[in-house]
Amino acid sequence: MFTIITGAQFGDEGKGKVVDLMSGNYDLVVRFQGGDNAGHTVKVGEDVYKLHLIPSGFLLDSRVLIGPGTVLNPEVLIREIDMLAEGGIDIGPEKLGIDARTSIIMPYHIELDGLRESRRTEKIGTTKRGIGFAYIDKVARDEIKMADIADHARLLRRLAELAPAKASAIKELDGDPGIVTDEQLVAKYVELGRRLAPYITDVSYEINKALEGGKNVLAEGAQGTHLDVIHGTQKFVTSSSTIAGSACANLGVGPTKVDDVLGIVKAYITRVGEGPLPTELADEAGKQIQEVGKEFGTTTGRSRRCGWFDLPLLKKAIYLNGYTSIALTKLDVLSDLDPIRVCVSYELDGHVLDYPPEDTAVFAQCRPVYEDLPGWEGDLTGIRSFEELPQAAQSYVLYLEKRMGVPIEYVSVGPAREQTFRKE
Ligand code: 2SA
Ligand code: GDP
Ligand code: MG
Repeated sequence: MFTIITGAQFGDEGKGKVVDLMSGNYDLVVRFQGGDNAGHTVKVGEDVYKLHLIPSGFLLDSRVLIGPGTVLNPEVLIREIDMLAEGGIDIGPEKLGIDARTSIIMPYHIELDGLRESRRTEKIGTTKRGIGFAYIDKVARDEIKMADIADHARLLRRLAELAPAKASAIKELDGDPGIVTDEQLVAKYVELGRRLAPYITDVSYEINKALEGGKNVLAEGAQGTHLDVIHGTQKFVTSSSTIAGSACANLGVGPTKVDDVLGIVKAYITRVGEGPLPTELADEAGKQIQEVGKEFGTTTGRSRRCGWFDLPLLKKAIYLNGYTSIALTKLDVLSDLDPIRVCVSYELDGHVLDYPPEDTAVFAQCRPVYEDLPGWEGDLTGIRSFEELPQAAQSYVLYLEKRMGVPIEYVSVGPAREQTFRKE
């Protein structure tokens, strides 16, 4: 079985939590795009793991893989491996594989990301992890790959070839080009490459072999649908394709192999970074959602902007991903808000739109049209089944399911594994 999980909104829908929960049924759990801009939180008992690169299936028996369509900061990965080792979790080469063709995020990518962002008059609000610049080099065929840093001589040859162009790009943005050839940094990458060399694998081959042998594979998306580099709200997007089809292309698995596509949907919406968010709340309700939902970036600590559920954006996410089912997360966060509002369409220049307009500048002009639903009182975090939910909370879930037209398979009322239950 091959299942793809993606975020249906702007990221941070709780993908890490759901992947952890589901990984018990999967032999392989695989990251297919993005890098350490992602932040996934997994809570088990009192232990909270905040990871950026290691796929969220690391806690159970699955083997976890980092696919060739990702961009990898080797220092961050080693830090995560070491951190987990301190807690008694061994992430050795039997547990984790990294594709040989994975692009490496070099210090100059991080430098360029920061410099470029600081000079933009209209900012994107990137995580400054060098993601965009690493992807530029991938498509320009100027990347340094995982296999390059695992071979000292090859890394030096590649760096010698690339250094002049990288140094001049940094100089152009008034940065310090010394970072490109800094001997200590190069030595650090040689050491990182040496440590990661045993992890190198061919991810496409591993996945296809596993599927051929009747095993189960779970592809774990990072960020969210509307941050997709092709279909998102450009220019306020990340630099990779975040939608389900991207898993096939980036992992080298044919689309005929896909069995299920699970969309992770927050019971409201958040966005971190710049870009339009029609239902964004600047009032007490927004503050309450942010505080109760602890809506702060897992990677950067930035406040996430919060708003009411946006059905037109969700409709688009369903089209872009072809979801077969949905997990609805963070329902507990909406307790004690009355009414609970749902954006059912947009108003634009006297017209009603039930689908987001393609152009971001036009989308930014859209005003939400709401339907109000009754709220409920009290803490939902101890609830373990759909039937135990207050009537109004059940009605909210059923209302969303009907409007989305895709079955809600899971409902989540807290960050821990046991706080997720099947709806039916
Ligand atoms: P980048 O760094 O080039 O990918 O930034 C481009 C845009 O993509 C957004 N982005 C994200 N949005 C939500 N969550 C992300 N991961 C972290 C988290 C974010 C954090 O889990 O909380 O800690 O700030 C993520 N990564 C990238 C980013 O905000 C830009 O809008
Ligand atoms: P991801 O990027 O989609 O993996 O999501 P993040 O881990 O960045 O952000 C989701 C946050 O919400 C994490 O801190 C989770 O522990 C937390 N979380 C997940 N599901 C729930 C839920 O149902 N209720 C509450 N209150 N928190 C949740
Ligand atoms: Mg996140």
